[in-house]
Amino acid sequence: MKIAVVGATGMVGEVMLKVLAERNFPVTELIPVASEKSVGKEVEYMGKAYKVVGMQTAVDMKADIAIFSAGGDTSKEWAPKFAAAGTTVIDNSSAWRMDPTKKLVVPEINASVLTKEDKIIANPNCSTIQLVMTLAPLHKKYDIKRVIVSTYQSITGTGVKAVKQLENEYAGIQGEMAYKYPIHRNLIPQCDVFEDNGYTKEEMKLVRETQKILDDRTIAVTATAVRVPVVGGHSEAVNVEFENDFEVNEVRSILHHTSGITVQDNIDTFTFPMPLYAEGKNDVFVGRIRRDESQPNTLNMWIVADNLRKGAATNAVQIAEYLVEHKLV
Ligand code: 11C
Repeated sequence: MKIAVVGATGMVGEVMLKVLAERNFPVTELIPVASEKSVGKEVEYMGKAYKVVGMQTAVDMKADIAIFSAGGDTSKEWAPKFAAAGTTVIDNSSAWRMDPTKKLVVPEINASVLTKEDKIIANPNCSTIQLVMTLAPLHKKYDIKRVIVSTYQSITGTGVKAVKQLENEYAGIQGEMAYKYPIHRNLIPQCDVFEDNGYTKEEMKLVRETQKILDDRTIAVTATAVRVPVVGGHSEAVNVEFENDFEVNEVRSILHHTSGITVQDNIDTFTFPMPLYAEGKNDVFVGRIRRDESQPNTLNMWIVADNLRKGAATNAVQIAEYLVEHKLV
C-alpha cells in the first residue's frame, strides 16, 4: 500500500507513523505530507528518514490511502482533491464527521458500513471514540436511554502549543499561551469554541457523533468537557441510563469480552484506569463500574484512553487495516 500521512510533522502525525510501524501495516511506499513550511523536513519511519512533500505533490503521487491529521480547513480543501485522484482519505478532523454522505467509523463498532465507494471516511473525535467503545456493547444488550458524560481532557488534544504552555508555566517561564488561562495548577471548563446553545463544540461532538456512530438519534447525550493539566490521555466520568436492568458483573464481563477494551476495576486493590498509565496504549480502559443508586437501570463508570492513540492515530490505522483486509482500496 502506498500511504500518505498528511500532517506528518504534527503531534498526531508522529504517533500515526509509530502506530503504522508497530502494527506492521503493509506500507510499500510512505509519503509524509505537510504544509509548505514543513516541506523538505525529514520524518523517521522504521529507522529510515523520509522527506516531507507538499499537498499537491502528494495528490499527484496517487496514494492508495491518505490519513489526514491536518485540521478541518486543510481537510475541507484537500481531501476532495486526493479523493478525485483515486486516493481513499481517512480524515481525523471534524470537517466531514456530520456530513450525511460520509461514514463516521470506529472499526470495532461499525466498520461494516464501509464500501469501495467511500472515498472520504471520517475518524471521530477522540473523546467520542473512547465513550462509544464502551457504550456500543452495552447499548446492544440493555438499550441506552441517556448518557451524562464529564470529560477530563489531556492538553495534547489542543496540540504541541498547549504542552509547551504547561511546561513553561511549570518552569516559571513566560511564553506563548495556547489557552486564555494558566493550565498548571488549574483546569479549564472549555474545550474548543462555544456554540450558540452555550455548549462547546467538543461537548456537542460528544452528543452528535455518539448518536451517529451508534446509529440511534433517540439516545439522549449531555456533556461537560474540561481541560486538565494532564498529557497521557482523556478521562471520562460517564453515567448511563438503560431501558433495561443489568447486573454489574455482567456489564464487567461484556466490557471484558469486547475487543479494544481493558477492564481495570478492583477497588480492593485500588485498580482503576488513569491517564498516566494509558499513555502509549491502544486500548480503552474502563473501571469504577458501579450501579447509580439514585435511579433505576443506571450505571456509572470511568473511561480512560490515550487520545493520540485510540482517540486518533490507532483508530485511523484500524480503519486503513479494515479497508486493506476487505479489499476496499
Ligand atoms: C481536544 N478532542 O481534546 C479535541 C482534539 O475534532 O478531532 C481533537 C479535535 C477533533 O481538544
